[in-house]
Amino acid sequence: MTTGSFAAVIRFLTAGESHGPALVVVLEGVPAGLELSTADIAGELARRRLGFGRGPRMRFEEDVVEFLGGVRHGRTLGSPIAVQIANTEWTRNPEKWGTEMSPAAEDGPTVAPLTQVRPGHADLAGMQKYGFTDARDVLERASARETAARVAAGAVAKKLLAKLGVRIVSHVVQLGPVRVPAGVRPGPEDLDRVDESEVRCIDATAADEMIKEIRSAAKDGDSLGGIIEVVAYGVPVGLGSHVHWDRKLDSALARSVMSIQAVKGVEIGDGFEVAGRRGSDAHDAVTWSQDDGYRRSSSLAGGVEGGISTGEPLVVRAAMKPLATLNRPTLATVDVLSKEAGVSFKERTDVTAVPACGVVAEHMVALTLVDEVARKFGGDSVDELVRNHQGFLDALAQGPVGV
Ligand code: EPS
Repeated sequence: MTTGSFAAVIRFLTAGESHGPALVVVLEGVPAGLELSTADIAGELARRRLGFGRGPRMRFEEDVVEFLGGVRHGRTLGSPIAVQIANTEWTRNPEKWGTEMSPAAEDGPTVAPLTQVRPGHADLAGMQKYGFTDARDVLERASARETAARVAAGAVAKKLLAKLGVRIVSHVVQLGPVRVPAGVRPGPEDLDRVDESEVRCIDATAADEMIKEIRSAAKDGDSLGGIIEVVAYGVPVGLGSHVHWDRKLDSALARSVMSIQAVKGVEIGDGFEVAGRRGSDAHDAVTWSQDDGYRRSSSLAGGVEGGISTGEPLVVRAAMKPLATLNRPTLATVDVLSKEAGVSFKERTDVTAVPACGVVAEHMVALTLVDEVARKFGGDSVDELVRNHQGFLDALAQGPVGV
C-alpha cells in the first residue's frame, strides 16, 4: 500500500466519510507483542488537531478511538488491527448527518444536492469520473478528515519503529510567505517543543510572523499554504534498494507523502535547491572515524542515496497548497446542472491546515518506514523483529566494510 507495485508487508486501508458515523482503519502485518492502548493513538490524534488557523470543527471533534480487532489485553496479536474513530460531527447532529450521509436508500436523494463545484477540489473531476450529480458524493471522502485514520495507523507504526530506536519529528518551515531561517531543524527530543508552538514552528520570531499572517488571511476570508519538514532519526542503513524503481525508499516516501490531501510537492533532502548547484557542491562528503564510523558531512541527500537509507537522518519536505475552500467565496466556477457561472460556495473551513499536515506527514513517513523495516528484518513478534534488526547491525559491524 505505501510502496510501489509489489506487495507491502505492513499495509493499511482506511474507510469512512468526513460527516459519516466514523472513520475506520485496518492495519495488517504488525508483529505480535507490541504494547498498544487507545491512549497511544488518541495522543497522536490530539496532536493532529493542533494548529492556529483550524476551523470551528476542530473545537468539538473528539476523535474517540476504539479497537475492533488485533489487540488483546494491551498487546498486539499479529492479526489485523482495526481501529474506529467516531466522527463527533455525526454524533452531535444526528438529525442532519444521519439523513444526509445515511446508507439507506429511503433517506435519499438529498433535497439540495451540491452542484456548484469548488475549484481546486476533487468535486468536478470526481463527479465526471463517477457519474455523480451531487458534489457531496465526492467531497465527503476527498476531505482531509480521512487523515485522522492515517494518523491512527501511523501511531502504531511509530510505536513499533521506536523499538528499533527510530524517532520521527516534524515542523513547519514555511507558512504563507513566512519562512524559518535556513538550518532550523528540531532534534529527536524536540517534538514537544514543536507542539508547544501554535503553528508547530520552533523559530519563535518566524512563528509570530506566521500567526500574524494567518490572522490577516482570516480577516480577508482567505487561506494559506506552506511547507512542512519531517525528520526521521535513527533510521538504520539499508532500507529500500537501488535494484528497481519501486523498491527505492525515496520513491516510496514521495508517494506516501504526496498522497496527503492538498500536498502538491515533495522533496527529499535539499532536492530542489541542489538542482541549481554544481556537482562539486551538491553532494554529502563521506567521512569515517573510529568513534562515529561512516558519516555524511551534510544532509543534502536527505539520508537516502540510490534509493537506500544511509543511516543519516532522513529529511522529507512537503508543500501544501492553500486550502481551496474559502470563508469568503471568490473563486470562479460553474453550476454543473444549470452551467451558470458563479463563485465557489461558502463553506465553514480552516484558514490553514499546514501545522496539522506536518503531523500527518510524520505518520505517513512512519507507515512507509515500518513497511520497509518489516521487509528487511521480518519477524512475527516484536522480539523477533528487534533480534533480527540487531543481528543485521552486528553483522554489518563485523563485515568487510564496517559501520
Ligand atoms: C475539511 C473541512 C473542514 C475541516 C476538515 C477537513 O471540515 P468541515 O467542513 O466539517 O468544517 O475541519 O478536517 C477535519 C474534520 C479533520 O479532522 O481534519 C475538508 O474539506 O477537507
